[in-house]
Amino acid sequence: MRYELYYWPSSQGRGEYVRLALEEAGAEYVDVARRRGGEDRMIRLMEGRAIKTPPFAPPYLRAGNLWIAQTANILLYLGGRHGLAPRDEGGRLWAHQLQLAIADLVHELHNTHHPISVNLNHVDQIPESRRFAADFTRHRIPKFLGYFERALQSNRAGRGEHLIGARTSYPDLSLFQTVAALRFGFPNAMRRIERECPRVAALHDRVAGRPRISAYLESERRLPFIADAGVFRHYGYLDAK
Ligand SMILES: N[C@@H](CCC(=O)N[C@@H](CS)C(=O)NCC(=O)O)C(=O)O
Repeated sequence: MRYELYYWPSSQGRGEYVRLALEEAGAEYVDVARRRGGEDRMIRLMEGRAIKTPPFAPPYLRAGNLWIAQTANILLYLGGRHGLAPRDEGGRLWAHQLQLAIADLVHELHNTHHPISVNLNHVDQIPESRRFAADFTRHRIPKFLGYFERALQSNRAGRGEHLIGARTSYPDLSLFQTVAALRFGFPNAMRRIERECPRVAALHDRVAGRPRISAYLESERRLPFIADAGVFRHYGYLDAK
């Protein structure tokens, strides 16, 4: 089956979590909105009545007759189909739980540049962004990454190298992407924070070196991080000194 991924065409954003899973799985997919007329199609489908289970926002995925939205939900589906999650119920739920924690972190990360409203431009909420980001870098990144560090540490089967079991699962890929985004957005803060979570930092580098992922990262399919667009931004004044 050829999947259809629908996500905004010019930034990695939350679509990247889905792309990484598709790439690691070696799955065939089309990044619809990056094709001519694709973004309009994505919006029309989202706002129209053709999909019985309509998405609220991208990313969303078409898998045959299924239309699936919400990043963690898409990954729940792909993880099960492509061996990127445990088969047993407890393991599947653990993977989903980790992914939802990443979704929470991404939401807060997004709020560093849009703390008042997604509807306003960043420039209209800079003082609030400064305040939000100072707390985010000081308390929230360490708390989230500390959680993932403990998860890595206590997974004996993974020898500290995998979040779940003894092999790569989609939360590993998602943690890689999140660390990459945090390094881009908050390089000063992350230099300090990563000293306290060496397993998380090492997981990032190991995932980046996986054959399919490294080929993807080198390809044109991987969009660059953009300083002032999308979810994963960088404003020097929001990074800890
Ligand atoms: N919880 C959703 C969030 C989806 C989301 O916020 N998508 C963004 C792009 S990354 C968007 O286009 N939002 C439009 C909106 O919220 O109006 C998920 O994880 O997929």
